[in-house]
Amino acid sequence: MNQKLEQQLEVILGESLDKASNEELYIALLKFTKEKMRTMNRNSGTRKLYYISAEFLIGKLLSNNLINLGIFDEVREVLERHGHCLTEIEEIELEPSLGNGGLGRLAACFLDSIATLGLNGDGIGLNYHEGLFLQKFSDYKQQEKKNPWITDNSWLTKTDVSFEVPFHNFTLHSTMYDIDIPGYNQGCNKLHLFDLDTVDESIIHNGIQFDKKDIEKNLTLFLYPDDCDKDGKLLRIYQQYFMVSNAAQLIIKEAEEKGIDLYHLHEYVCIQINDTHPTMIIPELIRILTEQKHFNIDTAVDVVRKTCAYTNHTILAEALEKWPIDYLEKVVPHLMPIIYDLDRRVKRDFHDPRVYIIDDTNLVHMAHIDLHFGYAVNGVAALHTQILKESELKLFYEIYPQKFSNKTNGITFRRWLIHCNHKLSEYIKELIGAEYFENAQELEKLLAFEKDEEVLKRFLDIKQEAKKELKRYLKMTQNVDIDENSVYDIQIKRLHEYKRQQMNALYAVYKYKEIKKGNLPKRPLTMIFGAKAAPAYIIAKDIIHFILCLQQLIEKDPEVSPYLKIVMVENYNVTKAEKLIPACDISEQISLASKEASGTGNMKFMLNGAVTLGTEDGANVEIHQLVGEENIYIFGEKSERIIKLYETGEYNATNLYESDTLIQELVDFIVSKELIQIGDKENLTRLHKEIVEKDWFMALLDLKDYIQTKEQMLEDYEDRKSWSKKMLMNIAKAGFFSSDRTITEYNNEIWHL
Ligand code: 26V
Repeated sequence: MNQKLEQQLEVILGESLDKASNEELYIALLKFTKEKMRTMNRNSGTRKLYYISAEFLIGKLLSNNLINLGIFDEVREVLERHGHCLTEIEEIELEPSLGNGGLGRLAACFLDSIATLGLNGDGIGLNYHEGLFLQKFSDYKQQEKKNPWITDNSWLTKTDVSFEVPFHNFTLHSTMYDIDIPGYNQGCNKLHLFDLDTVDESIIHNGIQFDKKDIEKNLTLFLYPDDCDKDGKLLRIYQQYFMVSNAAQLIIKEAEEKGIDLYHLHEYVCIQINDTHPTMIIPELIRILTEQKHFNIDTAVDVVRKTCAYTNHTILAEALEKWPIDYLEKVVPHLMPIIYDLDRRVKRDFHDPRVYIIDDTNLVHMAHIDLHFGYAVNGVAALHTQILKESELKLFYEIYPQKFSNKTNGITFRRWLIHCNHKLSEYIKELIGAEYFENAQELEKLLAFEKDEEVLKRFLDIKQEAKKELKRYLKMTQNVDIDENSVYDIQIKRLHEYKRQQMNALYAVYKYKEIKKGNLPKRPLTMIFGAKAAPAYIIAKDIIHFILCLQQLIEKDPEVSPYLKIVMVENYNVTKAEKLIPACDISEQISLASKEASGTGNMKFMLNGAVTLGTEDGANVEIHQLVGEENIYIFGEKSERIIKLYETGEYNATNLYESDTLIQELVDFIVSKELIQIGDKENLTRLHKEIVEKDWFMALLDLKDYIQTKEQMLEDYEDRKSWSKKMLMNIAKAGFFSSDRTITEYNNEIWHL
């Protein structure tokens, strides 16, 4: 077999394996793997799922595909025999940044599980040429650059599928690209990414600026182009309609090719609408069925309603899309008669303006279309679904209780354990066998080793190796030195005030001041952050500035730097997550209770033996229940109290700040002489003012409890044996968070494939 693999690679290379460069080997492996996937059995079945999403944060694909195809070890061995290293070859691959955060990474994990479970389901999205953006730091600030990832040799395969997408006064011709999604040990599905041949990267200047009006050239340049102004909002509508019009046409084309009677579409097709970005698929399908397939509108509405299901991923008001009618009229006037019709139906049946599609300020509430004209709606963690039912979507829950369900998020263990932490996954296999690869609940068998000193010691050793590996990686990529004997405390996620990176940074100030006072910690602490801020989100960027200034201050202070280090990882992405997560000791999940719908990083950390420091929010609640009090550090106010505080408006940051000297001292450090000398007074002052006068996400409310809990955690860390037991408990209980479990639930309760 090895012989054969060697020969096959050499045929593709046209030279001997020994002589090939890493670039040549990467391209050869790409071609080899693509060919293998092309000839694989596709998952099939009478019913098919289409998972439509604005984001698919798939990460690099080489290793993952090799793992799923069952040839990872073999390929690695062959390469090693010829003096090559797969990890180094993988560095050549560019990571597509087709996502922003959890929503996009979830979609990628789901594709892996859907394929692995043998389910017939494809993803549909857009082929953004520059992805989100590439983050650079300069002058302690985030700079946005373009992030090209499409090269002559990529995982994309151009197809001859193309559709005409009608807009107000022009029509665009799409091109469909496919990426194969192999399941683990079986089956294969596809991710379809739509694009325009006319898109032109050369219109981008000054970082990520471009003419927002030149739709033919800009449509698929960036994910989430800045929508602060009208042209930006219009561009987002153009993108969304382009995505769903292509999706609708593809779905109908495939149905007709299979000879499906469109009056029975819902028996053969289900469409999962990932957040509200793809919502226009509902009116678009109704439009096509009535205008082109001679349906009467009642029947079209009925069929579409039985076909579409919606997932809600946030309760943050600013993220729940509402488009002005006149914007929609301008971009997709042909869709408006349908949207007006849907709105009329709602107003005919219900008399509460809060459930209308079009409100009295002429905003179209996209989620309301999904809620009325889809057959299912789900939240992404138990607490989140409960909040949807009891407050955010209460009125809808009263109308349609049967539509609501919870589907707690999950992650694929193929990428987030087997691939990113091979040593740990192999050791677990030694202990409990390989069944857990297919059935994650088997991890509970680790509980039998709870008191086994040798096992506990090995867990610590494996963590230590991962910490050394991260040290090496950070040195290579960012030229920073970290101490592998320090505690690694990691917060990696989008930058948002509700996630409270600012609270973590205030902890760093606390620690800095303690060290200055001579209260030296038993062991050094390395605080690692990774986060991109939306380019127009001013305060988020100020928080990054604050963290980068602190990083510099501490670095340059010989009294403090031996004990405390801050590292902000540049351009945090999936590839970096794969290096950071295995090495983590403390997993920071500190969002304001009620605000983080689920979180999925929390699950990845737990699976890799980190201990969570978190609030009772999102899936942390379920992690807490699973691992028990002993094995997690929970702090902060609970969601009921927070929801009340918002209702009554009684939270007052200024009072907290003025009445507590410690809080005041820490917050005032943001505008201290030391920091302003390093950074920018305007940014730091604005952040200080925001926290003192507003603090919308209540960082000051939980700050002291947070500090205390983290201190306790650091103390407990010193009992290495008992810490290792906590690690073991977290790994053993992580099985519930396999996306195979989540997808099985979607399938049993929503998709019925
Ligand atoms: C997006 C944006 C984009 C522009 C700036 C403001 C803003 C605020 C929030 C969002 C969130 C969009 C939805 C989303 O990504 N939700 C995440 O979905 C994950 C998968 O279900 C979940 O684990 C995260 O808790 C949730 O935040």
